[in-house]
Amino acid sequence: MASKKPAKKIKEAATKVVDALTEKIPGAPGSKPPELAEPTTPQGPPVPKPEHGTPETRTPTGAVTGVEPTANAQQGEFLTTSQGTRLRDTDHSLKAGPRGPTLLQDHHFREKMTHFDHERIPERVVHARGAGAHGTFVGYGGADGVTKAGFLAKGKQTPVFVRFSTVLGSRGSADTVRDTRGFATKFYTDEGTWDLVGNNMPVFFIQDAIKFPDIIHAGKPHPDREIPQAQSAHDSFWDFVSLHTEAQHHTIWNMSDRGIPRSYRTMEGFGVHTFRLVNDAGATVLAKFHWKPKLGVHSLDWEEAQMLAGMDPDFHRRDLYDAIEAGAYPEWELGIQVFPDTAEETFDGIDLLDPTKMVPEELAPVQLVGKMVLDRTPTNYFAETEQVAFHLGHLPPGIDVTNDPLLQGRLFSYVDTQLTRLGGPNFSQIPINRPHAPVNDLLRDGFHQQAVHGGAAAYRPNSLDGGNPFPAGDAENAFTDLPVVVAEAPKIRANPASFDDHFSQVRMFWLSMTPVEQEHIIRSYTFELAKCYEQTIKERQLRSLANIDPVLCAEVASGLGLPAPEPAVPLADVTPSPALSQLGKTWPGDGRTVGIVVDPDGDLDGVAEVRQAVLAAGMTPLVIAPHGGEVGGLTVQRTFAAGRSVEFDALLLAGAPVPAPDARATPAAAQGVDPRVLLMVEECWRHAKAIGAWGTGVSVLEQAKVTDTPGVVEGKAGADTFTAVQRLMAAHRVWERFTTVAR
Ligand code: HDE
Repeated sequence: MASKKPAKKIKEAATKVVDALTEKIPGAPGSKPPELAEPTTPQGPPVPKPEHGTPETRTPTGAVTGVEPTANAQQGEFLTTSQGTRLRDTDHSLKAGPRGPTLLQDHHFREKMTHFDHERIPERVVHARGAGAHGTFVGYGGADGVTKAGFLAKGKQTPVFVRFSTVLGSRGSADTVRDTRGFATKFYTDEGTWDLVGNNMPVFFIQDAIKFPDIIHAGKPHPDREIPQAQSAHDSFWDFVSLHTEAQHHTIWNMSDRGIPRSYRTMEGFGVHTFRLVNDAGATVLAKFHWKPKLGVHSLDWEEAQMLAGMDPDFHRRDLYDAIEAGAYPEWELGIQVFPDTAEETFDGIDLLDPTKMVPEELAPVQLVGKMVLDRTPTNYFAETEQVAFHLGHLPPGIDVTNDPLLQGRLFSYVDTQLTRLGGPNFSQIPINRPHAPVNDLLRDGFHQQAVHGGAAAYRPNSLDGGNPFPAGDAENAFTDLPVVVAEAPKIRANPASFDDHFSQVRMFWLSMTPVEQEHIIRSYTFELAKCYEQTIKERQLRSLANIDPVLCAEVASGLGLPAPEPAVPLADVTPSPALSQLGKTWPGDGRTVGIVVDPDGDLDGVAEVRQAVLAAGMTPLVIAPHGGEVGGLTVQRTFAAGRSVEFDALLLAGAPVPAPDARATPAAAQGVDPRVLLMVEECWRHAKAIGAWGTGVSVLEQAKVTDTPGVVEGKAGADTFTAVQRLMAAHRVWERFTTVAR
């Protein structure tokens, strides 16, 4: 009888496909695999990886050079000093005989060591931990009527560099901590650089920049033990936010799932402040900026985030780079909310100058004005991601600031901080910061000056240089400070009365959440406050929660074992904003990761097929097997010992592997399946991830006792199992699996 499945042929074909596709698994450090033996013949500098981008090779004053990006990197085949002199040896210092001592005259040793000793620059006071990427912004033309900024014109392409970050942690801290995320974009426009330095939350802790050192000192580790790192679950943070109640709105965002994004690619971005836009005719509007991710807004589960902090502290950074390398380019649309520029600077009763308030999208829709695609990773972290310097005062004609007191203070702080961090006033000449518009300033000299300025007259007015450079007028597209009328008022240290409402929008946020999201918020407040030592601080924060919502307050109080206080202010009568919830829609799964557990005695042909299907869906398959190397011609990416469920978004079981030799004896192992596979199923189930199995894999579901539960698929073969799992992944999680008490 002719076999329906010519197994050998299929296997051979599948192996070929797999071999070709294996190369697509992102993350290899170099552009080609290294040789086993130490290379002995010069081969020239390494070839860049295809996904690498570099800052454009402009001069320090913005002129095009036409020089290839590789000219920025090392040259030639032989080791040299920093002056280009070839070196014979860099492995031994110059000594008086083989047993020393080392000689002071060893200029190569001193150059190498001195440079090394000074490799670090001060990390950012806030947003120290970041990851960057290059890309392109394309305007849709939809903003033409409200701003003259040329980069928003239809079809206009502008290079961008984006840096995502956490706020509180040091440079080496974990990516997945509960925190706000920075979302800073440098647009290299033809009319001068625009920096949109935003966050993944639309409001901020404080209304006045003068409080910034206070909130940051409160959130940073305690000054004596310098713990805890990169988190708000400690006394000084809660001490501050419970006393300074204008921080409560931003705090509930941090306590929500927005505080633990699944990926930088699944975050919204917000400019936070209200800006003023001006069009060609000189008419102005007020506006808020938004970034809308193509993949939707998704978050981690809190336990997943905590596990990742240990298992892969670079999770977000890796995700960004792997997605770009795999061709799943992260995308956002830029949107604006537009408001009439009235003397009161309010919209629907919301004070547009108060950065602790947002304007719900239901009241002012977000109009999409362009798209950003990130398609290249930095070639060198330090040169690009570390040295990039953003500043709110980097504004092109068409975009201006408002009197938001937080924004006003930021206009001072960003340049000030670069002076220390980047060692002087010439940081805009560092390659990643170089404008793509011609620079013709009268700034001269200073540390690390790179430009060779000609001319005799670095001043105005002058006649020696023929009066150059001349001020530009409207006809030459000059940036014009808008002549906004400033009300006659006493010089005082005070806020407008409208800034005093600290709770109504916090309540609006709470009421906009689905029960599952409310449950997560309750759990995170309870977790964070339980980590505080001081009872009074917990009690004080409960008073704020009482002003937000009685259920929220009662649930957190019960978790803390404390009585729930009564509200001190009447509960605000607010309309929820459904746009704030993450649930209820479906999204593409580009760049998601699917774990495939392989049993050496299971359906290996099916695995080959499924791998191909996962890749075809724009996702990354991770083959997980008892041992490394290959299983039946399939390259293994993770062993049971090295893999863990938190690394992937969904799990496929292609068999029921027996305990591998390195498995610990556990009751689960006695059931005949490797206990680490059962643990993966258990964790994926708990974190509400889709799980699929076929063939003998189905018995693993039975042993894990998850058969016939939501989001668990039993397929006939690999391909149909993956199709069903992929459908579940579109909603991000199997939300029904989470229990909810808040109703
Ligand atoms: Fe920042 N902030 N900030 N900030 N901020 C910095 O600038 C500051 C604020 C934000 O990837 C610093 O170059 C003050 C709001 C991002 O390089 C510093 C105030 C928002 C980044 C600074 C704020 C942000 C920073 C540290 C209160 C969202 C990272 C290093 C008025 C809209 C940028 C640096 C990057 C970085 C000051 C408030 C976002 C110290 C004084 C509100 C994304 O200058």
